[in-house]
Amino acid sequence: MTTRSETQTTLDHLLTEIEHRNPAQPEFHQAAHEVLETLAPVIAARPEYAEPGLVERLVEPERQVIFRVPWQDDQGRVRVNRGFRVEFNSALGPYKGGLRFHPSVNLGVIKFLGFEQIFKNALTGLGIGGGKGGSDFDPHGRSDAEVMRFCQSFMTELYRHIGEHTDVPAGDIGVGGREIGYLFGQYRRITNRWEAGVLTGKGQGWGGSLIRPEATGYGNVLFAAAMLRERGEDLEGQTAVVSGSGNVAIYTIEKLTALGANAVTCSDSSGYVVDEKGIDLDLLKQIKEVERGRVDAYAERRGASARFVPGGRVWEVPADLALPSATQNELDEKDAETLIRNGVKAVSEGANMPTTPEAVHLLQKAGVAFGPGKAANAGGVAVSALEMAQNHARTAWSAERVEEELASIMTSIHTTCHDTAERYGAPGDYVTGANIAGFERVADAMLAQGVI
Ligand code: NDP
Ligand code: 2IT
Repeated sequence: MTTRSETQTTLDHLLTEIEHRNPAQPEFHQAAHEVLETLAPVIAARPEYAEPGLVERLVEPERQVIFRVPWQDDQGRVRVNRGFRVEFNSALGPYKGGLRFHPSVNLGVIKFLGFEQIFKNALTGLGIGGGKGGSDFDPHGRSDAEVMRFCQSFMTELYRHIGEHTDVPAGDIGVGGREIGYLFGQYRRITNRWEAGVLTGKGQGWGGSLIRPEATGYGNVLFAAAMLRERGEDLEGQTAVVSGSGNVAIYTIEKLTALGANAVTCSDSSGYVVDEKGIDLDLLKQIKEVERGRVDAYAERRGASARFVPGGRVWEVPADLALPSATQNELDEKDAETLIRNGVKAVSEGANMPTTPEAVHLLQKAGVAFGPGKAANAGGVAVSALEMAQNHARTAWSAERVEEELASIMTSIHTTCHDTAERYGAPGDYVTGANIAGFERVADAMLAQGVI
C-alpha cells in the first residue's frame, strides 16, 4: 500500500515529465497541475489506480489534428489561419467539446481545454468523452461573408475527423449560433448526410435543443445557488459581479436576475461596465447579440446608473458573489484579495480556468465557496448531450423539460463533488471533489477497456 505522500511524489515526477514533453504549453501545464495535485488521496486509497501507465495515458491526447485554414477576405486577399482538434479521451463516449475562435488559440490552449473537458463531461454522467478544437482566427470586425468562408474552409478539413459517433464539436469563445450554422451547412454539403448529431448548439428550427444557448450560464447560477444553500443562504438579494458579455455571461446575468440577485457588471476585452440598478439584459443582448458591439455602448445608452471603466476588471466592484465568465486566468491573486476584502461569499466559474491557482488557494483559505469550472459550467455540455439524445430520437423536447433535466444534472454534480470531497478528507473543497469524482469515472472505464 503506497501512502499519499509517496503517490504525490510519483505524480510530481509525472508533472515534471509533462512539462518537458509538452514545451511552451503553460495553460496545459496549469490544467494538469490543478488536477494531478488533488488525485493522491484517491490513487493511494484505490490500488488499481496506481497501475503503471494509467495517469500517463490520461494526460496524453488520443489524437491531435492541426491543419491549415486558407480563406479569402472581402478584399479578395488570401488569409491563412491554423485549425486544431484535440481528441483527448473517448473512454466514456464520443469526443465532445467546443470550438474556440480567438487570436490567442494555440495547441497548448486547446489541450488545456480538452483536458478539462474530460473530467467535466464525466461529471455530467451522460456518456461523452473529452475533446476541444478551434483556430487563431479572430471573428471581431469580420463580415458575415468572411466568417462564412472561414467556417467553410475550416470544416473542409475538420469533417473527416468528426461524426455523431466519433467527435461532436459545439461552440466556445467566438463560436455561437452563426458559426455552428455555417459549419453544419458545409459538413452536410461535403458528406451528403443529414447528420444532426455531428454538432451541437444548432438553430432551433434544424435540430438545436431549446435552452442550449442558456445552459452554461443558467447551470453556473444553479451551481452557485447549491453552494450557498450548503451555507444556509440563497441568491435572493445578493449582489453579483459577472465578467464577460458573451454567451455565458448573458445567461448568467439572466438567471441571477430571475432568482432575485442583482448582477451589476459585465465586461469585454476593452473594459467593464458597472450598473448599480442591475444590468439591463435587453440592452446588453441588443448590443452584443444583435449589433456585435462593445460594452462601452451599453454605458452610453443606459443613462445615469451605469458607467464604463476602460481597461478595468469587474472584481474591484464590491459583491457577495463573483462569476467569472470570459476567459482563462482573468481573476488573479490581487483580484482574489480584493474580493475577499469586500466580503465575497462564493466564486463560481462560468469560464474555463478563469481563476489562477494562487487565487483559488487564497479564496479557499479565506473560506469562500469556490466552484471550479469543470463542475460549475458543465451545464452547457450537458445540454449539448441532451441535444444529441433528441437528435438521435428525431424529437424535440420542450424548454421546461430541458430546463428540468439541466437543474437535476447540476444538483447531482454539486452533490457528487460535495460528497466526494468529504469522502477523501477535504470537506467543502469542490476542486478536489470535482477532480476525484471525474477521474474515478474515466479511470474505471479506461481500466475496464484495457491498454489502448
Ligand atoms: P463568447 O465568445 O460568447 O464571449 C466571450 C466573452 O469573453 C466576450 O465578452 C469577450 O470579450 C470576453 N473575452 C474573451 N477572451 C478574452 C480575453 N482574452 N480578454 C478579455 N476578455 C475576453 O464566449 P462564451 O461566453 O461562450 O465563453 C466564455 C467562457 O466560458 C470561456 O472560457 C469558455 O471556454 C467558457 N465556456 C463556454 C461554454 C459555452 O457553452 N459557450 C460552456 C462552458 C464554458 P471580447 O469580445 O472583447 O473578446
Ligand atoms: O467548455 C465547454 O464545456 C463548452 N464550450 C461546451 C462544449 C459542448 O460540447 O457543448
